[in-house]
Amino acid sequence: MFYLRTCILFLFLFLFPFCVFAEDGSQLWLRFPNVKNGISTDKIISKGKNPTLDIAKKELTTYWQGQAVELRTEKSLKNLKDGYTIISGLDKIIISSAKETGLLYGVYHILRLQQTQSDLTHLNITEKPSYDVRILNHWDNLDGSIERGYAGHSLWKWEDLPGTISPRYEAYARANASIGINAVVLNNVNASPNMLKNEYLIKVKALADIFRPYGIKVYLSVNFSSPKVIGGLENSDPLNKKVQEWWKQKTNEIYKIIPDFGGFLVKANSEGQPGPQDYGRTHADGANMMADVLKPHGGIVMWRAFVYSASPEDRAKQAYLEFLPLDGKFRDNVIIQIKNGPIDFQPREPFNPLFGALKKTSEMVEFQITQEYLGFSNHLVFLGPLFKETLDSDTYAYGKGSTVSKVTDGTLRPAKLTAISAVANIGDETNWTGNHFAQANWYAFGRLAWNHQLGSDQIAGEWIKMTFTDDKNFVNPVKEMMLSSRETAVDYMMPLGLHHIFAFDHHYGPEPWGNIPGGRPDWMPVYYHKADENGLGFNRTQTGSNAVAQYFPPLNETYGNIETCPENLILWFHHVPWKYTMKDGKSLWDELCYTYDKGVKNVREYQKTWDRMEPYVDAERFHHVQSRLKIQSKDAVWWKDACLLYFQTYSKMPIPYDIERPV
Ligand code: GCW
Repeated sequence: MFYLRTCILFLFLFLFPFCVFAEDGSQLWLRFPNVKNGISTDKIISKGKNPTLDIAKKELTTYWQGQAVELRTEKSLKNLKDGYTIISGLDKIIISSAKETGLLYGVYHILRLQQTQSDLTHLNITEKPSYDVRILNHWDNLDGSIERGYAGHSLWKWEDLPGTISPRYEAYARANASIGINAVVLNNVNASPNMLKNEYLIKVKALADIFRPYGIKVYLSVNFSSPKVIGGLENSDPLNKKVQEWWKQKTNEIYKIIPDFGGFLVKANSEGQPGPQDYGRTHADGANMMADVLKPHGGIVMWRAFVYSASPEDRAKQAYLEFLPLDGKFRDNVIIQIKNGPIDFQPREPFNPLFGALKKTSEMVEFQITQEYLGFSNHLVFLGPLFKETLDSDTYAYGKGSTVSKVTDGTLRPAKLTAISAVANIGDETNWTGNHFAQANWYAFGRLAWNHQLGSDQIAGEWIKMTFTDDKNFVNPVKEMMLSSRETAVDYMMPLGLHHIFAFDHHYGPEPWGNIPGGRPDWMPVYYHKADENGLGFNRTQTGSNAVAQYFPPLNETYGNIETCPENLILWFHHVPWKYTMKDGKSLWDELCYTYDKGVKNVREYQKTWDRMEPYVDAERFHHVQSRLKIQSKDAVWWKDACLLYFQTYSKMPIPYDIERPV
């Protein structure tokens, strides 16, 4: 007995401090290491009581160390939507918004300023979100697995809900609210019809109730065959009255349970999922059927444009070909959700030509935060620059300056509702995202959804200071590493516009040789790089698939001409001779070799940089990142060697002498 007590005492004395102080990444960017407590309640001036305001006040009394704060609801600010103003008064800071959610966002804003050691005097800030709906798409299945998830199992414990509520649900909502994310699709786009069963809707309600005070609405992915599969109907034909009635009743049931339910996300007739085309109907028929039943409740349909089939047509062209003829045929509460590029979340793609092409239909971008094609949670790849690249791409749809952001945010054409989405990288691992640095991609998406004008540099800087330290000896080198990391990944995986040469199905390592006889050609890497004795790359010019024609002038010309095509996309649009002279005078082959090599070298530099950061980081996070970089470094060599040795069988040219020999 005595022995047991001594052991317990020992454990308490020696391990307890570690439990309390161990850095495990669970707090994300919401850390306040030097704050013991915030301001007292009498320093918060606010009228009214409301659960959202209560959260705002709690954040202030726990973490805010500055002046008194007044939280003012002002109906006159309703054109700012979820936005707010922050003004320094004589002895207080005044945060005003038309909505309580806006006040909460304002509170997170000043906390961010405090965390990043920004100047808190003379504040005069007006913020208005770039998009109305800023939404995360979870690809979480009802059995707890996550499609393309690399951070453990699903956060949603369906078995335990609604009886048991994990504290992580609220922590998740808080993290999202702190960066302005206000919507979430809980389940995979490859949706189980069971999601719509009453037993699950009750569980969804439990989550919606937790998220609501944080300003977050819940949406669901729905399976188009639900009426047939769970409703027992003969078919799910959108023109069948019984099917329409089924959706109406189901939608009414949902709104009875969750009155502020957001709407549906639909993947239809894509990669084997059911859809309206199964009955000879169009995407518009399917989307409108759902839009009509959601409309009286204020709900929306996000209908995905990620469609392609095993046809002789270039996969990059298919979404455009299918959706363009339907322009103007969708209800005004339908938004077409379009992946940033025309293929599939590759390390680099040109923007999807559907952006700007649909003139009478609302469009929204779908990004992928989870790193399906970027080394899972092993590789350090900061996605801010990738997101920005798409948002800042000029579509020329309404003349020069018609960026993807402006065609989707309501600037260039009025939209009833604007939205932006991304596939989440969140799971139930303690640090939420698998790799500590992958938290930055969740953060970056939220910040850009709020304000697409922000630069990657600012976003990375904020995140580093909030997540690690504001010591410039840490911030500067780590920021540099983050900002170059996406280009580095492109370099060691798929430089110069190469794409989809991943190992089949899991998409982790290289498999440029992948070609299963009799398999679907568009699922084979050889389909995408088209290496032969003459050269490398996919001819998408007029002499090839003519995908360039889907871009507005002058882009069709720019991309279509090998001389003017940006070199970082040259192999996307052209089949380039091995000896073709690149802008720096090197042959294509040499350029390829040096670029792969550069990617490898950069990762090694990241390793050295990180090793120097040991004094500034807690041991847990230091070693975690260090070990992941080791994997990334090995993988980069694997990519370089696999791709160069394989492509060399076609180029038959020597690997330059000053490049590390493949082993
Ligand atoms: O990128 C591909 C993925 C699939 C995914 C699909 C989609 C959810 O490999 O896993 O399915 O895209 O976006 O629908």
